[in-house]
Amino acid sequence: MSDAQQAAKMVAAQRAADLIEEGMVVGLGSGSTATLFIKVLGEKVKSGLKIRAIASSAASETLARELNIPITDFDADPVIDLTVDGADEVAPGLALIKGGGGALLREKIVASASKQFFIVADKSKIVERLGKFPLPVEVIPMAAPLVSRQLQDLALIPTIRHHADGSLYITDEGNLILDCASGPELIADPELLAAEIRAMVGVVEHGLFLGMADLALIADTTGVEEHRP
Ligand code: ABF
Repeated sequence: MSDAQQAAKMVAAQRAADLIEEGMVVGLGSGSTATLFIKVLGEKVKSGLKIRAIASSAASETLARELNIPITDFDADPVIDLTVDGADEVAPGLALIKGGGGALLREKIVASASKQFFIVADKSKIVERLGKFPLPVEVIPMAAPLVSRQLQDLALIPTIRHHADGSLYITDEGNLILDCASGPELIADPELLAAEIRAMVGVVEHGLFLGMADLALIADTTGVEEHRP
């Protein structure tokens, strides 16, 4: 990641942190931009801001605890006031691909429980149409070969995700990720594709986040643009 990209992510993270108000239940996203947001939020908590947070990944929860951000759960707080998360692609209407970091399932649970769902990203994430970034699909391990074939029937090209050291990538919930190369022409109708993937038995979740985001804070080093659906 270039220094400019890192700086842009920080600009977006800071803008989002400024929107957090006293007493809010805050959803913590995952990934590098959300991590910057959690760090800025940690500073605000240190300075006296009182909030409770629910994290969308084990990594984000660990970081939040290290920063003394109080962690709550859906038993105590079934509604999140505002979630701030990153994205892999942001298309018009705030159609998103997420899950490059592997936390798409919890990210979608947290987003769906949120009154407001804001995206923080640098400008490189903006696309005219979704599909350059491989679409992550989380599957029950036993079903992976079956789901893989069905995804291929849709002309997607699924690959089981592995870590850089060659070991299998296992999600926080013990599932596998199929990264589906597609191309924008295959995601011409994201709603239809989402419905087709969701209908496959063994699919736990997919990385198309449609009609969910309320605002995207898209930054470069000169400032932040606000994108709405
Ligand atoms: C998470 O972080 C994921 O859904 C997405 O894969 C990633 C965003 O990328 P970045 O690390 O650039 O913020 O939100």
